[in-house]
Order: sequence, then structure tokens, then C-alpha cells
Amino acid sequence: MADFAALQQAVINGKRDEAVRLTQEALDGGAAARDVLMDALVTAMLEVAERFKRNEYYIPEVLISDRAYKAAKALIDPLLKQGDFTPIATVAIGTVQGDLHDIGKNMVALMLGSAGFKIVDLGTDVSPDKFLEAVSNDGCTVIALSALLTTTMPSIAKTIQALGEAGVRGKVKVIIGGAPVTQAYCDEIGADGYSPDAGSAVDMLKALVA
Ligand code: B1M
Repeated sequence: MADFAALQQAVINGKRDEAVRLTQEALDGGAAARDVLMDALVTAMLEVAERFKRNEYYIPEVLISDRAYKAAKALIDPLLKQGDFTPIATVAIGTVQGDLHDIGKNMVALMLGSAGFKIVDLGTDVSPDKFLEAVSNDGCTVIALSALLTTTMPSIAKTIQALGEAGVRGKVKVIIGGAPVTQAYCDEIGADGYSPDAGSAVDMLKALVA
């Protein structure tokens, strides 16, 4: 396997130009696009998620690493062949109906995206029907619900109820999070997984879909 240590460090440290240069060098040197993606860029972002989880990285560091990751990945995307990258699962993510907070939801989306999940980002104030459409139209098998207001937490339960009424609850995993959300609430409303932060959402969802 090629030595991607320097490229991993460039992404972890948010050095965008260096990450782009090292990615180009790796590709010019004959490394397979898939290997550069998975063994360098994704591996680096998983380390970023770990640091965020341990409170060693804060939001600005994560965003700077993500910028380096995305710039390097832009060189790889056109070279990926069909079958080179199979997402672990397709995740419909959104902030629930009535709620406009999206900073945390975006962090979760970027962490899951760089860990190998395909993300369908539905934005904020997302109705249960929009999540249902993502299941039937986009083939999403994971529904990720974020809520920041105590007043919008019931929208999480309503979305789960709508999935049940549409007969698709058994086909999808529902994960939830956001500042007022707890494991106890997750158990109470019958969601499949809860995580307190974006870094742990990756491990939690990987375990859930394994
Ligand atoms: Co609002 N707001 N806000 N706000 N806001 C809070 C949440 C609040 C706690 C502030 C306060 O009063 N102290 C309070 C809620 C009180 C409550 O319900 N208990 C509040 C309120 C009341 C309101 C309004 C009602 C204010 C008003 O208009 N009177 C209003 C509501 C609008 C609406 O949504 N309908 C409102 C509006 C806004 C702004 C638009 C101004 C802005 C949002 C901008 C945006 O998101 N684009 C805003 C902000 C910025 C905040 C605070 C200051 C910061 C939230 C944030 O982004 N945190 C917040 C107070 C605070 O938290 N200090 C507050 C950073 C983010 C990274 O953390 O979102 O928790 P967080 O996400 C974490 C985890 O929770 C987790 O991972 C993330 C990263 O680790 N996580 C998940 C999140 N989603 C997850 C999903 C998962 C797993 C993990 O799986 C699917």
C-alpha cells in the first residue's frame, strides 16, 4: 500500500494546498483513486472525527479539515470508476419540522459523508413527508433527524410515526441527535440510535448498519 501518511496529516491539519498537491502527486505516481480516497482522505477525516469527539478539535478545525478533504477529493471524483466507491448506506438527513438550526446537522452530515455514507441533505424545517419521499425516491435506508429546540423534539416522534404509517419503518434505521435530545428520549420514542455529537454519530451508525 502507498504511504499516505503525509497526505493524511495535511487533511488532519487542514492544509488545503498541501492536501491537493500530495493527492495529485499520489495520482501521478500511479496510486489508485479509490486507495487515495479511502486510505488517505477518509482515514484522515475519521481521525478528525475522533479528535472532535475527544474535544481536541472544535468546529473551526473540523471545517478547515473538511475544506482540505473536499479540495483533494475534487481531484479524485472524476477518476472513480463504477464500483470503486460503494457507500455504506444512503442517509437522508435534516433538521426536523419547525426547526431552523443547521450547524450541528451540517457537522453530522459532513462527518458521515467523509466516513463513507452517501448523504441526501434535506436541509432544515423538514416535514415527515419529505423524509418519506427520500426513502421512496432516493433509496435512503437511514433517516437522520436533528432537533435543537425542545419544542421541535416532538417532530422527531412524528417523523418516526409517519414512517410507521407508511409501512417503511422496518426498512430504515432512524438516528437522532441535537442538544436537547437524549438516549432516554431515543428509547422512549423508539428511534434506533442516538449520539451526543457528530464524531460519535459515525461509530453509532456504522455499528447500527453493520
Ligand atoms: Co437558536 N436556540 N433559536 N438560533 N440557538 C438555541 C438552540 C437555544 C438553546 C439558545 C438559548 O436559549 N440558550 C434555544 C433553545 C431552547 C430550547 O428549546 N431548550 C434557542 C432558541 C430559543 C431559538 C429561537 C426560538 C429564538 C427566537 O427566535 N426566539 C429561534 C428558533 C428558530 C427556529 O428554529 N424555528 C432560534 C434561532 C437561532 C438562529 C437562527 C439565530 C441560530 C441558528 C443558525 C443556524 O443553525 N444556521 C441559532 C443558534 C446559533 C443557536 C445556538 C446559539 C447555537 C446552536 C448551534 O449551532 N450549536 C443555541 C444555543 C447554544 O447551543 N449555545 C441556540 C453548535 C452545534 C455544532 O451544536 O447543534 O448542538 P449542536 O449539534 C451538535 C450535537 O447536538 C450533535 O452533533 C453536533 C456537533 O457535535 N447533533 C447530532 C446535532 N444534530 C445531531 C443529529 C444526530 C446526531 C448528533 O443524528 C442524526
